[in-house]
Amino acid sequence: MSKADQSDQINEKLVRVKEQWAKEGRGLTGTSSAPTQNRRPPGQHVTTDFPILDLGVQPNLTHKDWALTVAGQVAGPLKWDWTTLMDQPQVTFGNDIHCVTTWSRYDNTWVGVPMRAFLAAAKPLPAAKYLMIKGFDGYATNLPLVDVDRDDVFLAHTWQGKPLAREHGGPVRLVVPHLYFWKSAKWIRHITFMDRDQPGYWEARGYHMRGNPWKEERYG
Ligand SMILES: Nc1nc2c(c(=O)[nH]1)N[C@H]1C(S)=C(S)[C@@H](COP(=O)(O)O)O[C@H]1N2
Ligand SMILES: [Mo]
Repeated sequence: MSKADQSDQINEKLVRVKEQWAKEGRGLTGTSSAPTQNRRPPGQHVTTDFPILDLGVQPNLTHKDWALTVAGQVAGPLKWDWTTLMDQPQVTFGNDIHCVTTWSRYDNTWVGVPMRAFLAAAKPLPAAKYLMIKGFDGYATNLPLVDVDRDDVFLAHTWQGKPLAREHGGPVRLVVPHLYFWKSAKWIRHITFMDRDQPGYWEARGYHMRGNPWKEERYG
């Protein structure tokens, strides 16, 4: 066998391997068109498990126990129970989670209801500029309305094809993927629409009022 013949064989092998990778979608995340070199915010490291962080209280809620209510600068009272939630458009979301404690978890697949559907039902008044989100555990976190009125923010009830586990905020949690994960309230219960910003649980304890991971808005 000549040298030229050998190199032909090697090349063919490489091509076959790459063909197989393409078939398998190796290296594809299937979630985002964001440039991969900018995927990891500064100071974050990637983990493959899903850490549990809360105040040590994990409400045990059935679908029947769960409902989301509103108050403050909105058109009127509103109550979404599980049935109402299920009647909404169900959307699959793919995103990365960035926790202020420096872990990031890539490629989460969720099913939920876009927050824009909820906002359309709640009808915030022009004075509404900030939200206080409260959980069934007594937790609270504040968010600018503009950070919730986005098509990538949603009420999640399913994670990786399974009902969202109690320890991760099931049956329903908020997911705000573009901010640190402490803004994504688990066991979401109530939203107060406010005309001015107020600190939530961690924000009153030194965490940032907005929490943009790309700007490392961790504290202050
Ligand atoms: N209701 C409620 N939501 C919460 C919390 C909490 O204590 N209570 N902790 C926040 C924090 S600090 C983080 S990092 C994430 C953790 O979510 P996980 O436990 O699903 O990873 O939930 C956020 N949402
Ligand atoms: Mo956190």
